[in-house]
Amino acid sequence: MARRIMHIDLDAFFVSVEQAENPELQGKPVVVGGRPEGRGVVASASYEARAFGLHAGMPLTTATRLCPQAIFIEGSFAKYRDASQRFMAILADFSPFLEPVSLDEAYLDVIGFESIYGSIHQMAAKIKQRIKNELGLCASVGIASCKVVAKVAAELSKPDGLLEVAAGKERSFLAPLPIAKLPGIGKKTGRILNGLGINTIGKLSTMPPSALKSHFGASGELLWRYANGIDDREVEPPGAAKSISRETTFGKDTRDHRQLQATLRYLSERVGAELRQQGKPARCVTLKLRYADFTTITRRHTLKQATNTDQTIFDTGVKLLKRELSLGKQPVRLIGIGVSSLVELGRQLDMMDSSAQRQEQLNRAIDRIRNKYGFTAIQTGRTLLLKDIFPENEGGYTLHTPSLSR
Ligand code: TTP
Ligand code: MG
Repeated sequence: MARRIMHIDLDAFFVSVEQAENPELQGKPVVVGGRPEGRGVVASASYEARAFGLHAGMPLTTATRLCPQAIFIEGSFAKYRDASQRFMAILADFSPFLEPVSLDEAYLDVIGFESIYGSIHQMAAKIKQRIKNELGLCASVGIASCKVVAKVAAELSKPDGLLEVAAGKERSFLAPLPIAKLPGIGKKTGRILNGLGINTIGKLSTMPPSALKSHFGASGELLWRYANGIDDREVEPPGAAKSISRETTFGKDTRDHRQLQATLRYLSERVGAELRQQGKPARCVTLKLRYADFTTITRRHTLKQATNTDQTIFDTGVKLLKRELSLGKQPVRLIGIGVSSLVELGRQLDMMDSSAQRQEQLNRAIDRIRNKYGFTAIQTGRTLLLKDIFPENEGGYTLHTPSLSR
């Protein structure tokens, strides 16, 4: 029997939370993403603001120029996290097979529960209604036999949409859409495909998979399968996170090594604390830099032995940073650090040498104090420099962009 999977995504999430709280904002061009004179980017734009060309990722200065009458809101990450938890709790009432993808997005495998509601369409309508009544938010829902088609359907139905693709109609549903609508096709892949004369998902689906493989490697074949509406990924309720990262944009682009390293140290400590909380060490460390002209690079290093200590994350990040800065590129606009390839602790522990174990104990002791007295209660020499750069708050420093780890 064909599977039935829902993809649910909230419309203009951050903005809609603000509008639900303050009805005066409804029906107006609203942007969440910091103050317009700041250097941040648009995180979320209301559909009224999108009519002026505003979109996520656009520098706020550009947004202000295109739509001077827009209302800019700095936003509060804690509020969105709270709304997200309530959103996921509603979904969990409908099926235990729930996979949150980001704060405002999830897959739900309904496997038979739809019969309670009459049909899957009615079930989706009920979900939308509860989200509206309880959170004051609009959700768009896509329904299909696999994840990728459900996601495209939800996206296409926005805002406040509900779109079901019948089993067997996956290919014909996708075929007329431009390739950019297919998950996994970013700007770069899109440009290459357009260069090859492939503009629609239908055209992509008729390419020989081997040709796509030679252009894009393993992901070429995956693209071909998605284009054909073939996707056997299951809806996976979460175990632990697969990766953890923190990043921030500077108030002013910088080449100052001390400032870059101090910020990297702070972000490494944040990542390390989260990693220890999850109870799993990680093997890969990734540095992310965005330069003044917005080009963004990531550099990854795989450790011989998994780690959960701030020092190792930081040391690895600094090595990658130094190598990158030695190339003498432009000033840095954004810096981030992340870890991935998390491993089960049981297998790892007895392999740790004693100095790594001491490091971990020390880190855990610091975590306990910080949980009680705040992040800045204990500072390493390096991060003290940040006092002059970022304002302090109870939880640590207020970075210029909320650290979204996803
Ligand atoms: P999205 O679901 O991509 O965007 P959205 O909910 O604002 O709008 P829609 O789904 O209707 O197209 O992202 C969810 C939230 O994640 C968004 O409200 C803000 C945050 N976000 C960022 O902070 N930065 C980003 O670049 C993006 C894309 C989203
Ligand atoms: Mg959304």
